[in-house]
Amino acid sequence: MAVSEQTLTSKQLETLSINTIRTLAIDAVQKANSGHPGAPMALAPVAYCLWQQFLRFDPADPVWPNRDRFVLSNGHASMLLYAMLYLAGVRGTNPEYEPVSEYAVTLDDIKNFRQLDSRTPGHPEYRITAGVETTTGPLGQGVGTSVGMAIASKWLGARFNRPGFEIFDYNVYTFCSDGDLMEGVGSEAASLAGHLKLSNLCWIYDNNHITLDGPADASFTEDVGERFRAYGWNVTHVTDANDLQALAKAYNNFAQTKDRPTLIITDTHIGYGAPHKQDTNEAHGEPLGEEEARGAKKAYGWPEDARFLVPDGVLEHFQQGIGHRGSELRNQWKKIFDEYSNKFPDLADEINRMQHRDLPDGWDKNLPSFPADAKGLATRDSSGKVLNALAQNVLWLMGGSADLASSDRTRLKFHGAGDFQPGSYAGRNLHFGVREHCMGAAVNGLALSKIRPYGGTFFNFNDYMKPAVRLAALMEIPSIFIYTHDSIGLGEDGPTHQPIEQLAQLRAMPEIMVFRPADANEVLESWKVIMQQQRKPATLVLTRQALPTLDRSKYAPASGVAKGAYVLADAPGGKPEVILIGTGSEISLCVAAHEQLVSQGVKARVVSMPCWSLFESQNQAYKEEVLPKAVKARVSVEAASTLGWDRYVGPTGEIIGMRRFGASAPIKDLLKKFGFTPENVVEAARKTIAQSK
Ligand SMILES: Cc1ncc(C[n+]2csc(CCOP(=O)(O)OP(=O)(O)O)c2C)c(N)n1
Ligand SMILES: [Mg+2]
Repeated sequence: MAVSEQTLTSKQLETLSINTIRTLAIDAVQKANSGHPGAPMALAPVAYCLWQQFLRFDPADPVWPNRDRFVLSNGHASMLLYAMLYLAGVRGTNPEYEPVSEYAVTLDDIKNFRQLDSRTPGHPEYRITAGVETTTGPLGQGVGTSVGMAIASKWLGARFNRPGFEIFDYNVYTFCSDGDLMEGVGSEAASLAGHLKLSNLCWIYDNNHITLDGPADASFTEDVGERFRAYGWNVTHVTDANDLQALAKAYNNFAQTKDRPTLIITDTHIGYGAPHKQDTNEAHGEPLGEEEARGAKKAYGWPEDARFLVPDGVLEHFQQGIGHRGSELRNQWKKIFDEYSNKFPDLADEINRMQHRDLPDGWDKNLPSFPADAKGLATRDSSGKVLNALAQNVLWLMGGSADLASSDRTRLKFHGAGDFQPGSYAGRNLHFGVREHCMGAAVNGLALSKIRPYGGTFFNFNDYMKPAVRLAALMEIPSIFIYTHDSIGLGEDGPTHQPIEQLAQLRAMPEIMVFRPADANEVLESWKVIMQQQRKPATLVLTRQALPTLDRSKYAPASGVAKGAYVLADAPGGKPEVILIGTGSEISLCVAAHEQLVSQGVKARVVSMPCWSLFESQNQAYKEEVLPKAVKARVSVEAASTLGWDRYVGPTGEIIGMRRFGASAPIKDLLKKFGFTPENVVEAARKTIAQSK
């Protein structure tokens, strides 16, 4: 529909385009009767200027590896992103994340904002909508993730660029709100980005002085600019978000700043243009209402009755802007990449495999083997060995720890692994510092950039990063979280450090694999399963204390890990009267109890169950083979919360677990106090046999 019969000047087209973004947000939120119209209205020119003039993004290929990333950390402003994706004509992707000819977001999708199965969910979701670089909504996650993306760009550039071949040099632009900068993870992320001098990272802060409960100064009065300067950022200020020239100047200032990340503080008025509710809390977090929507449209010179109006010329204007510019940039890149592929076929092959999350040939060569050993080693130690072997085969496997690398054995020690620091961006050891939450988010940013990342800390401190782990699961990206010191078995550090409920919590989470291997060979097998995941994050839950390496000529091979649970030691004839089920460090207990029971003539079976969800995904026949329904005498043994084990032991079973917090003491005293002894397992076995008769 034409707004005007006359040919529009480019200035008028700009205004028209910006107001199209705004009114689409107003109408979508109004129709859905929920959502946040205010931030999209205010940020429309800020996004418009960035996408039209600066963002190196080709709408025809939303997965072009060297595209600039746009992250909407204030995910509640999702309609801003959906409007941009629609107006820019961004194409969709298929389930393999390859571009297709259909659009990522259509006008109908916008009319379906927040509806079941729509491509326009309430908050932007990676995996659902092409062009959404990461799932945002929990404030602070987007800014944290964007640091991982910026690290990835620097690392990819250092690893793959050659003179004359700038294959990776993308920038990361992140819109963020007061909430993002109030959240702790936002501060962790800013501190880390400042330390790392990530000059390719630009955060655009929507300084609107308001949050959901009202004026931001009820809780947020610090000088944000000064704070970021202290972090080592370049800080610039745009005092009027409607001033496109000032915005362009700020983006140029970012482009020219080569030694630090940039924060652009943009002063805005939420719900800009909504005449009555402007600057009040009422335009906030809810639809404008019919009357206010009309008022806003009137103020924009918009037909008041129009809904979802995209005036003639607007789509073309975006095509001529980001569409044209993006296509040229990608074509240039493609030409260079073709040449690069001829000149450096191995490097190009690596890049191509990474993009598809494929492993290199020989990814599992030279892995360590672990002979039977009664003294054995801690699973954190076997994991460190396996990780170091894998990382020499998979050159894009990289990560680090939240200041516990020497404890969680995540350090890559081989020659050339290096440290990722300013000036040495090819290093593969990341130092996240004591910033677990940011580590989780940054690991996700690396995974979204097709690096295979891991982050390590003590298991108990999963609590400090759980929101990021949850997003990895929701996004279905293969982040790896390595957790050591996995139980009271860590000893003297006591209950502040001894996880109890963390396993139950992670097992309750959809789409994530939780491994608690029982010995070095189960560690090896867990790593093999994890490495082959393209869509699932995984956690490895490992011990501080040494565990015997089981004699696999006597017990079943550890390859059973791939099925989540397997019969490790059986009763004579394979017809058990009692089943002992355990994970991790408690398996050696079960094995000791098994020996005693067998010697006493009790037909016992030991089932090692390192990964519940993998076991659940097996067919019924296999499950029945491992845990025959007819055998009702069962004992579970795990030094963690008992929650959930009733599923496997049933009403006549016995659960040996933790029903309280741990204590500070040497490990042997703790194991005795809390019943983690072979004798206690034997006793429980006898009890359940009696109960089940
Ligand atoms: C971690 C987290 N806590 C709370 C919320 C709920 N929430 C959504 S928006 C918002 C605050 C809005 O204020 P601001 O961040 O300044 O964004 P603006 O409304 O100004 O766009 C809150 C608390 C959330 N999304 N994430
Ligand atoms: Mg705000």
